[in-house]
Amino acid sequence: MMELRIQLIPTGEIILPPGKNGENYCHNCRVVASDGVRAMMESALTARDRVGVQDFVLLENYTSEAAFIENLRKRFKENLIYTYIGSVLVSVNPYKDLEIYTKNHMERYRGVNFYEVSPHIYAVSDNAYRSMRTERKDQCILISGESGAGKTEASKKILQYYAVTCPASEHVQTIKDRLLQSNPVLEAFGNAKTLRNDNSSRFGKYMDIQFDFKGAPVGGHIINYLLEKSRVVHQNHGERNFHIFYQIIEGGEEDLLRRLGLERNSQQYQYLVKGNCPKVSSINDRSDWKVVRKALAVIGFNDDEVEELLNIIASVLHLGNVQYKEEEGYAYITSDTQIKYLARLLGVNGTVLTEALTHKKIIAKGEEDESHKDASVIGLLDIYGFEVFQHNSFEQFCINYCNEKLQQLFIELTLKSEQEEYEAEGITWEPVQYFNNKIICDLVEEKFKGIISILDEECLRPGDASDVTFLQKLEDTLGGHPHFVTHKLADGKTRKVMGREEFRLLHYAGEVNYNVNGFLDKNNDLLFRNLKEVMCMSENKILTQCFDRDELSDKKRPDTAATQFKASLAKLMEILMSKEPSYVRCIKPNDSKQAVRFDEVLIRHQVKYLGLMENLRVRRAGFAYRRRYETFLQRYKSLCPETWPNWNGKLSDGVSTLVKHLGYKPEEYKLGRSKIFIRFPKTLFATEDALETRKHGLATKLQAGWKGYC
Ligand code: AOV
Ligand code: MG
Repeated sequence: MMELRIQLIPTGEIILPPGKNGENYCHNCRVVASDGVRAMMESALTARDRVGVQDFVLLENYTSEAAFIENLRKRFKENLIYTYIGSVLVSVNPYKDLEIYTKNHMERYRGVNFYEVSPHIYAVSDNAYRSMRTERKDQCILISGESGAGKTEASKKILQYYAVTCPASEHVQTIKDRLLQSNPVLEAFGNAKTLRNDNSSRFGKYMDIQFDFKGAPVGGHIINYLLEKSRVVHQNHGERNFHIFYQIIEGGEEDLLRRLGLERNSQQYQYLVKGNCPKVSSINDRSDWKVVRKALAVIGFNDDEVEELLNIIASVLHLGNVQYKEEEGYAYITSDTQIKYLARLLGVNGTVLTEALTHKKIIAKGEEDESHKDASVIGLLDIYGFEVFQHNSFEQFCINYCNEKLQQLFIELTLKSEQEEYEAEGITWEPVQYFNNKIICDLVEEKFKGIISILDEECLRPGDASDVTFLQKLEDTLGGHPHFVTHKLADGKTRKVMGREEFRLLHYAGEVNYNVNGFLDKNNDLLFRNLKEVMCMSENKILTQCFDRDELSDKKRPDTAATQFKASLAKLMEILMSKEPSYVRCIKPNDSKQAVRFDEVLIRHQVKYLGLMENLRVRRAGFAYRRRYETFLQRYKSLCPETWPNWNGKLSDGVSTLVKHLGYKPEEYKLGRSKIFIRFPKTLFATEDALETRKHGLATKLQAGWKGYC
């Protein structure tokens, strides 16, 4: 049956005539909707859907930032949170539940062309899915925006869409359940309440969803990036530790808490009191616990494994309550109550553990990765967004660096490469100016003179290296860099508004002052060797997987945290570059997590730094579609007697003959060296329609039989 499909239309799409009950596509094969559906969809766009313009490309005054913001505002007011810039989706966080994520909505977007329905995250999801299937090219969906802008919610909506709309079977159902249920677990262990977001991701996540040749999800693979570990022991005022701790304490059954030696009061635990924020009104820890407990089972943890996992979580809380005293330069533990719990929960010897906690040796860690057979893939990237607090440390430095890299990728793939392609194809083009943040990426990651290199140098240098000497080195090496500032002024005077322990980076998204306190320790990320030895001896299987005995004999000093992060980001960029990207650019409407409030200043700032105006200008001046000559000719050659069934001349002449026959006006297209560029979507739609009409006869013949093979 697959051969039949491929034979019919080379791109793998089947266009069917309108079926009964207005059902115009096969739910299993997800073939493209035809005229009937298109008309239906267009009529389904209500006047409300059409508030402002659905695609900024249609803005009359498209160079005006004010017009851009006004369009966003108009639509936001009507709860129309999605708008396109060509194929880029701009999304404004509504901070309230909207009735736009129902199964009916999913159905509406299934197998339908991007521009025929109102903008939606489902359209982006469906488009990536269809491109993966028809063009056989791996896809990735890149979601960016600052902390609280709606990235994680968007990634969940995409997953839900695939879980509901992709073809299913019994086995596939398990995969779908696992994909979906991985979320509450990852969030429990990796998300926390911050001042910016009650459910802030404190780790980056890249998820591959693998699909078989039928388009059914057959597996998934998640890579996590640099968890903000320091949150376990310290939280800023108004923030919390990771959700899981509160969930167990609030929701854990009585006998579970007894086994773990925990009390139902989070404020008993030193690691949970630092932020003075035990409860969050938008979070129900008790019911979340139930969801997480169930999800752990669905994703494949058996009861013993869950028990071992929870033992580790509880042991962290006990560890935080261990009290030490110092006598004659030695550390002692004042009471052995916690040690008893710890020894039992971790499955280690209490005396050895006490020794390890009070004496010092060194060693560190290693990490992940695998890659996967020949399935088609849609990758989903949801990272921690750009953030700036009153006090910013090593964690914010890494998070913001990660956002710089993602912005750089956006520039490379949308602004830079688009313009370079026109140039390479010999298309006349007035270049659009944009701010390239490569200069900031280099400032952070450049070999020898980037901030990470300087930090590593101080971490590895024996003797008097400290956070302060690190800052001095930064000043010596980077003073005068246009994106780096400290309290020292060039004339030797002091900049009063900056602390002496701070450096400021002028990021693409704004200025951030970083306090260097703790940078060296966090970057070293060292774990005393004897503590590691104790963990290797644990009877807890999860712990022994985390602490590899073989690593103990490895004398090589592990890479620092920042260097590992830099390397994993470089690897991530490679993964993303190898795929066809779709973009979701999330915008935060206000800083108070309020529905309705449209803070124009804040929004304008985001529109600016996300480069949306430049994106629009490139898009508007450019061409909506481009196809290689051979692809274009192959697909549409049947529409012209001179190119059908085969064109034997030069490909560009064939395309030229074909489009002239189709009546393309000169301003609608340009012929490059190897591709045709089409300016407006409507031109291509008209050609698609012509193709559908032609195929209609053929499809009618097939209609009787098609249900049999789907
Ligand atoms: P983030 O992922 O971008 O921030 P989230 O996706 O966690 O932000 O969104 C923050 C909060 O905004 C959510 O908990 C919801 O309350 C609300 N929200 C976001 N999108 C929607 C939506 N489409 N509909 C309704 N409410 C929404 V961070 O992880 O901090 O960078 O690190
Ligand atoms: Mg998030």
